[in-house]
Amino acid sequence: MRSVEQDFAYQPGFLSPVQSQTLLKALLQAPIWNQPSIQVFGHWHPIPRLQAWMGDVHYRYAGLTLPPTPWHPQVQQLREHLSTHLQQPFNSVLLNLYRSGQDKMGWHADDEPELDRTAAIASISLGAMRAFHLRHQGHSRSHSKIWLEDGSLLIMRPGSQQHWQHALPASRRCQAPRINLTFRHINICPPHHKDLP
Ligand SMILES: O=C(O)CCC(=O)C(=O)O
Ligand SMILES: [Mn+2]
Repeated sequence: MRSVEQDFAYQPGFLSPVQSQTLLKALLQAPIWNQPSIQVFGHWHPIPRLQAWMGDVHYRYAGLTLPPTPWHPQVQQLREHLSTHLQQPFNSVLLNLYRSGQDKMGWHADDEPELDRTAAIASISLGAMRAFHLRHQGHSRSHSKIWLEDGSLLIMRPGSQQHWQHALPASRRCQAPRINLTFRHINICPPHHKDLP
């Protein structure tokens, strides 16, 4: 069985406290946030957090189509920093704003066919520390968590989404906001799986 360490690498302090606070403030004030509804078992629900998207390409996710959208200048700078650090290109980023500990994200894997499986997903956290839970796809008893601190980078390596699901549960103790940015590489001309013979 895969270990967490094989598929995930955690780097605290990837951004300095000043860098992360500056970016958190800028993004909290930016007019980028939406609260779309997604379909879960046939019913539509507003997502329990706010979301934004920036990317060079379309992305289909949980029944939503996110169109190409201009990059916020500070997020663009971070994309360049990450591309240099990880030696791989990123053409999109999904941002989540957890306004308080009540906002959350349920169990899922970022395994849409559009996502380039040979690329890592780079996850940057700003603001309140929250627990990122992991469970192995085939072994639900294997469960771990990583505390994602302000300014940290979590690298989800190629293959991680095929082996693990992740979630960010609500936290009663946490009142402060948190923003997470997941930089992704999406295939430009995805073969649509429904079109395959
Ligand atoms: O907020 C987080 O740390 C996780 C976000 C996430 O899983 C996602 O955007 O797909
Ligand atoms: Mn995810």
